[in-house]
Amino acid sequence: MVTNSTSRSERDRLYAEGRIGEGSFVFDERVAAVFGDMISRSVPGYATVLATTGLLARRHARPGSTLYDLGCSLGAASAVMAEALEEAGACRIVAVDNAPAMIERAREELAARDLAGRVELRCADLREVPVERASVVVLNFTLQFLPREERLELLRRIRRGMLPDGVLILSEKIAGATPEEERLLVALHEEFKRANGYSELEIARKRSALERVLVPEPLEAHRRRLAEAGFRRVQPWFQCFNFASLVAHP
Ligand code: GEK
Repeated sequence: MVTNSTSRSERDRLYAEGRIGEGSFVFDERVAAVFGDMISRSVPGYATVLATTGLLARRHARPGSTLYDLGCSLGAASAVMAEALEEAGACRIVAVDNAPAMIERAREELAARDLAGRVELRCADLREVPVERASVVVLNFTLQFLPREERLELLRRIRRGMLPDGVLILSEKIAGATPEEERLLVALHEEFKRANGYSELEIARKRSALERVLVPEPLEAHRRRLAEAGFRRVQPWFQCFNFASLVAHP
């Protein structure tokens, strides 16, 4: 149903082999090695979110500004942004992840795409990275891993570091607004994973591994929080099942 977004990734068999236990998902070498395959078979619309990140980067990047990819994993969004920008070198692209295994693999992915010199990779906690003169900030499927009580402060800090015509791209796994909605979204997502070759056992094991590690919230909670953080215009532009993406302007 979907193709692998990164040709260098191995096939994700972590849950088939029972290598990750309950509530214990971590971004280590085993996950990094299969991540390209895992994300494209697990996140509906991932390719669309990436391609649109490139379009938005082209629209909002300004010479002398910085584009941030926070929670960059293998650097897919940074690579797309670097390729989308017409004047190479006019802006900085800073990609941050606190998992050393991800940063190591991101370095290889960027080199394979001839983009090593275009993206500054930083192995750091994104909560400690200053955001300055930002024209584009990408938080693709990352906010969901931060403790809920820290999300507002991070968004406030990002907003303060953005240029007036900049854009924040926030993509997240979301929860349904009601129990019925949640049931339908989860059922459709599980169908999607089955169609992409995941077994019942793999689906169940992954659900359990992500328990309390990935905490999704309803779309409305994101909209409210972005407004509270000072973003003046917030617009959801994509949703497929329980995955959504919003753009927010300071
Ligand atoms: C993509 N954006 O391909 N500081 C830095 N990195 C963090 C932190 C933190 N506090 N917490 C989690 N991460 C990517 C996909 S994956 C989404 C993002 C997923 C990192 C973590 O190490 C991982 O690489 C990434 O955020 C989340 O579009 O696995 O569902």
